[in-house]
Amino acid sequence: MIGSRQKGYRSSGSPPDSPNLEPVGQLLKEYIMQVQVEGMSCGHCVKAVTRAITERDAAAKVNVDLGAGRVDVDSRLSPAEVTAAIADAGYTVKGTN
Ligand SMILES: [Cu+2]
Repeated sequence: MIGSRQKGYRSSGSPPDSPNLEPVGQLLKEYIMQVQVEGMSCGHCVKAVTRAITERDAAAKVNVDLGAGRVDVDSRLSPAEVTAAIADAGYTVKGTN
């Protein structure tokens, strides 16, 4: 009979999917940026800056070029979040692009 199907889940079987799942589109959103950073001088600095970013996004890809004073970041963090992470680690962000 028409209209007999009802919305909602049945009393038996598994519970409905979690309504809190993130849309796939958000998972794919990434920022690729280059950050000019002042004050990095050795491997310790490389680790400190890398950790500051990966603490906020464990999946971030971070590449530090000490000679150029540049950090390449590929992550879902916004430029403002990356800048804040590097500043929190004790370094000065000169600019981003
Ligand atoms: Cu250092």
